[in-house]
Amino acid sequence: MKRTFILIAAAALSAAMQAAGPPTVHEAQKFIEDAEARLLALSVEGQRADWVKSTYITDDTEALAAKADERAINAAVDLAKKSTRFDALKLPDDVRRKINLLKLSLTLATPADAKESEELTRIAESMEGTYGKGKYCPPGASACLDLEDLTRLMAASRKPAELLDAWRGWHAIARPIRPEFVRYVALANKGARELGFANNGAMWRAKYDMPPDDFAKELDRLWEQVRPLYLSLHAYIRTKLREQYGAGAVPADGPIPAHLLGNMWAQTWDNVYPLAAPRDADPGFDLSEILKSRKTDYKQMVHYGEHFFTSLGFAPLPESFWERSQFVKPRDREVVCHASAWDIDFVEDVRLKMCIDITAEDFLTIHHELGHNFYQRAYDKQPFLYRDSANDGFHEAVGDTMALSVTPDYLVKIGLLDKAPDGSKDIGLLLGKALEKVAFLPFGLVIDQWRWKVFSGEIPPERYNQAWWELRRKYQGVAPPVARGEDDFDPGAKYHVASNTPYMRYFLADILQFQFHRALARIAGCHEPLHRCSIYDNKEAGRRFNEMLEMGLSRPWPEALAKLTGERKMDATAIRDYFAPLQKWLDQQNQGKPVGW
Ligand code: X8Z
Ligand code: ZN
Repeated sequence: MKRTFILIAAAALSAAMQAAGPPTVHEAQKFIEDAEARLLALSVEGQRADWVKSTYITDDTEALAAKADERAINAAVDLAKKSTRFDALKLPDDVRRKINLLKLSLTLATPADAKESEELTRIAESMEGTYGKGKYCPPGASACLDLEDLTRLMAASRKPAELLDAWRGWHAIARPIRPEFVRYVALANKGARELGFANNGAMWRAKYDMPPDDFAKELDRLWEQVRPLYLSLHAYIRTKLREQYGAGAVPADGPIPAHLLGNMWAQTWDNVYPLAAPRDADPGFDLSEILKSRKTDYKQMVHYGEHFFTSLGFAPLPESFWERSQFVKPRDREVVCHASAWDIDFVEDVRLKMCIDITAEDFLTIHHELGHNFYQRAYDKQPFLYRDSANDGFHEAVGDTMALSVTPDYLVKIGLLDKAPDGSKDIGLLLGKALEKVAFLPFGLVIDQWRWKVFSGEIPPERYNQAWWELRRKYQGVAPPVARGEDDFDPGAKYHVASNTPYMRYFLADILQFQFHRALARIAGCHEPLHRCSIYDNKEAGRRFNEMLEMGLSRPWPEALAKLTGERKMDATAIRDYFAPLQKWLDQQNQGKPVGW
């Protein structure tokens, strides 16, 4: 979802704003009304510039997108500052909420200084562009490898030297980003401070309808809830990797080398499932193989995702979605392949931008992205400032919630599988899911633990990379496969760091999607263990889900959560419930083996 910047023009300031005399409620209402109308118009322009840049990276499209963003952010900042005129006024809740949101919806605030504001937006575009164009050209080889090639290699190869080469090759693309990143941190902080935040990280933490410090405590609480499950999974996988790669490559009780987990960032581990499959409980099918053997094309992949939503009662995607989306990587130009879902006109013109591979992973990513698009359509009747998710974790959780209903029984129903494995194979299925969802939890936490400290100055530039690996070791229990130095900039080899996209949303989504799934499964009348429930084709579940989605950002997120689940807190008991049978099994497997690092 590319809504990095809220676009507001200075012209949105109503004439009344400049009026002398004390502020009035009427004036505030008019101010917000004008701002929303103007905002909508300008947002569309910004989205279009960003879309063209992301699907055709050139110096020109980058410059144009930077300019559009700069104009927009400058105006937004200016408007947020001017809205302080109403600070002391008692306003209707709705108007007060919208005024607060003006300030909170920015992920990047430009400093007032014109030169600095231009520099910041140019740097932001340039860092994302460098990432998008990133390639590894092995010495002596005739062709260079892009991230899609390297992703396939990391998933499939079992040769440590080859994995290491790909890992190093990709991480090298981030070195040139480092000096730009240092400057970006300084300028983004300056902009955030001018808006009254302590730094850019504090600005990001302020969005959760609670004091920023309370939010940090909530994260600690959630992490403590799930940490035992992660530790068990980590210990089990470490043993399996040790069996595969040998005691010299994988320590018995230390961190796992980050290149052996089947993913460039070691963020999800499902690609090493074949090395870890339980002997008697392997479900015996491979969705990637099924999709490939049926010659499923990229459009059909997207249709599968759409069909899930329409089965719940959501309207099909508009024709323009199919005409304007990017599904495959173009051969003749540079693009940002990292998947995203767009809402160009904030009404009908939703799009998907992906470089689809015919794999189970992309099958699920399509559900993830369409979740954004269906959410966007669900809240499109809201006033402009409320056309967003209850909090950013909700936006990331919608499609993943649907993907949790992609059970073997569901695959049978849609004709992708002949026969669902019986219950004796559940541990294999759960292990596969845990390698995706449980493995991700500390990664979801760690990126912004690092960035928040970078923005606050606790991690200075001369310790960027060292601190990155300290945190990855602490939370994830992974280690760099080779010695790293401060010439390296390993965080920048991850899209969201290079593109100024906050990341805590994915940690929240990893917790929330299980909470949503648990509630929806109950609504759908499923009394089986949670991992066996699918809400496919259940209109009542769809109706209840939509009730939450259509609220958008109009109310604090605990109300949206309560609407669906009856719960007002984020709660990791749902993910623990889901994986309860696996936790038991893992503990048996880990008996007598070291746990932790
Ligand atoms: O960035 C994404 C989506 C786009 S919002 C593809 N995700 C995170 C990532 O790839 O790092 C989805 C899960 C985590
Ligand atoms: Zn997403």
